[in-house]
Amino acid sequence: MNVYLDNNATTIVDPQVFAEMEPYFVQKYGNPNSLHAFASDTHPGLKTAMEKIYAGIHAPKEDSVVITSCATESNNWVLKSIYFQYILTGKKNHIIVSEVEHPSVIATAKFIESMGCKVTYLPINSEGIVEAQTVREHITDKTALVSVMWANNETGAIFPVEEIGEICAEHNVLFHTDAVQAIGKTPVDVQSFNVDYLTFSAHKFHGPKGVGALYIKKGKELMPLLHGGSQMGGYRSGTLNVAGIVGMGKAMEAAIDALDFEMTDVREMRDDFEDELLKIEDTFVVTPREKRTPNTILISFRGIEGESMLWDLNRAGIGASTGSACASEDLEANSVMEAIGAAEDLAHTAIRFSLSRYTTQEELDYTLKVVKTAVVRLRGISSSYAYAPEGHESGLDAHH
Ligand code: C6P
Repeated sequence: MNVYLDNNATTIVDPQVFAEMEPYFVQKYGNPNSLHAFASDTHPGLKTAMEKIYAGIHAPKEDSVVITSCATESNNWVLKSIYFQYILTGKKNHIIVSEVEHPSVIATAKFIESMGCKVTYLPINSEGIVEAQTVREHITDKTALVSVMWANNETGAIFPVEEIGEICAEHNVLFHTDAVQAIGKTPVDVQSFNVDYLTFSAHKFHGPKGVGALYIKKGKELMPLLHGGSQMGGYRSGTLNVAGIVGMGKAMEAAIDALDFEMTDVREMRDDFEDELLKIEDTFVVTPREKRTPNTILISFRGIEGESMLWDLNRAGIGASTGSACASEDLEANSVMEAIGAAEDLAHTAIRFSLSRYTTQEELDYTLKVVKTAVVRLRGISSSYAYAPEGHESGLDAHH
């Protein structure tokens, strides 16, 4: 049996999405900016897709949604543009990010820090959450931007973006949120709270890879990301990825249709699976489940290296991860576990299971069996588990 439980890394393309995209490769392949019927054939599909994308996040027409190639690009764009517009010009000198942002935010923050911008990396609490109050404490009159993700990709922890947005508005500071792990898992309405920029990526909600987006509120314009032929309202020149945009539109519509299912049925399956995993001795989950996206579990099995567990799972046809996919080759401790202050041995034991609306009960039952067998095998050969004294300090305020 093959079981895919790495949906926070990427998702299967919904077959309806794939079907909608196909004609744009082989029939309606015109460049939308050309002046003939091959071009105009693409316009209705593009218009419908953009309407679905706007509707999915409740963006009003006067705001912009710019299609990019991925969330990494959208995140880079926001921080680098703020650097050019506010820091380099001397208007402001500081930005705030959380220390558990995706590397596309952290590495960009480090880059602009190396160019002279002050950067505050906000800590998370013992539940893996950035508290709104800590944002307030670090804002100065020189802060240009706060960038805090909506939901963490490793733990699924949902951050208090409404409160953070309010604090930013009070202090006249721009607010960006990386909503990559929020779309399709929790309602996203850019009009229901203060947010200036919001990032998302189609392949995280059963759309194609290579298509991301950035929402920009009217009046909070950024510098163009790519200068050239003025596509995407001059923000991002380059021939439009027509099939990709059509795919993102359909994927957004399907994700909104499936949102209730995700928040009830997927959540229930996740919770039952987690209950069973936590029956295994010496297991820890950091963020309480009601404060998490409905599909994610980051669980530690004391004494078992995450990579060893992944290997056993992989041999049984199961795909999971030790944290974010882009950090999984470096064999370092899980970054969120480290940020929480987990003991060094425990920070290496995290496994992330992320479900989707395609996950079945049968797949989870099978995975549970494989995990139980792997735990017995790996603890049997684990020196750290054999010698860990009773009541060994985990450094975690864990929920188990
Ligand atoms: N996280 C994970 O395994 P791209 O691939 O550029 O569209 O998305 C980047 C990205 C940005 N923000 C968040 C919160 C993300 O989770 C991701 C992708 C994957 O967790 C791959 S590292």
